Amino acid sequence: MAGHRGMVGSAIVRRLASEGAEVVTASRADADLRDQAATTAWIEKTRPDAVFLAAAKVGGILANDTYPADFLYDNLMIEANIIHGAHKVGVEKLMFLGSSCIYPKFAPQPITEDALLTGALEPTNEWYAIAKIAGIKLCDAYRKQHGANFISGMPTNLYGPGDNFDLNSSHVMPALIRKAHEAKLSGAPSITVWGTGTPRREFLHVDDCADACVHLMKTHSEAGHVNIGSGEDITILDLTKLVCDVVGFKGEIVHDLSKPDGTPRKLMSADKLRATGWAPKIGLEEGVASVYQWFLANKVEHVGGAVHG
Ligand code: GFB
Repeated sequence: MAGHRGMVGSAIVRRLASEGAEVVTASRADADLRDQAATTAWIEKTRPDAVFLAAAKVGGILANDTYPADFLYDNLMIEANIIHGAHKVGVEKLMFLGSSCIYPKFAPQPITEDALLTGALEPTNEWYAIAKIAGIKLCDAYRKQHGANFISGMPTNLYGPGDNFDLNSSHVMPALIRKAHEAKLSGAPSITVWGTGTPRREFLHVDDCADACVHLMKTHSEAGHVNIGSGEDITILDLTKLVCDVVGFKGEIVHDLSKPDGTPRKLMSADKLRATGWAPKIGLEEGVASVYQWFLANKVEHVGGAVHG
């Protein structure tokens, strides 16, 4: 497991607990995954049968837009080192995790897997997207040239326990939960959301994502990638209203139009994944309510956007 401290990696570790599998993880102290020698040494030492590649530098729209070099370099290095190292050591199976931002900004909706590389990317996150596209192609290249059983899953916008709640670097869901909660506590008349509120996003609870990853690791062995999503999307304004309802904040919603909207819509087709016999279990309202409970129980102040090693 690469990336076990991150939201996705820790969800996969939780999910694997019920499988009776021995899970080995790399902490930052074991290996900086951007360092090829250290990463190869870690894979040689632990010799895993299978690898979930969930380690990545991740962040919301502003972090992506502000730190393009970090998002491109760190993610290229992490995935190249792990995929090449897994091949060298003879790892039987590897699953690489990407993101729905790999698709063109104006891809037809819902976005099917074959829309990859058919148009220009969304500028706020093209650096991260290019790195994630390279990860898919690395898996396919090692399959084609060496017969490696390396697969790729592209999760939609994820949310869940262990998310990053730092308002500058987080994704929209944890930001809204925190803003609504703090506004409720302080009695503020309004909360501010970035952009127009009209972009549509698809959300999936990270425990559903982890379940889909384990399912694909067991059942799927093909080149190309598989979308991992809920198949439903919602406008940012409606999401804000839902979060305010869950949190119990009754004030106004104000828009900060100096912040970017990003891509107008990125609803992925769920057909390929559904055809393998998998479906999500956690509805959006139920998921948001459970994450709010987690937020309250953990009083999170952690600053994210770091490399999860
Ligand atoms: O979740 P988010 O940062 O990422 O933003 P993306 C989604 C939408 O929510 C954008 C709006 O239209 C934001 O402008 N939004 C409203 C906010 N209020 C807020 C707020 O307080 N914080 C944040 N962060 N957004 C990222 C990519 O894109 O999604 C990554 O940059 C990756 O590469 C990830 O793919 C899943 O969906 O726009």
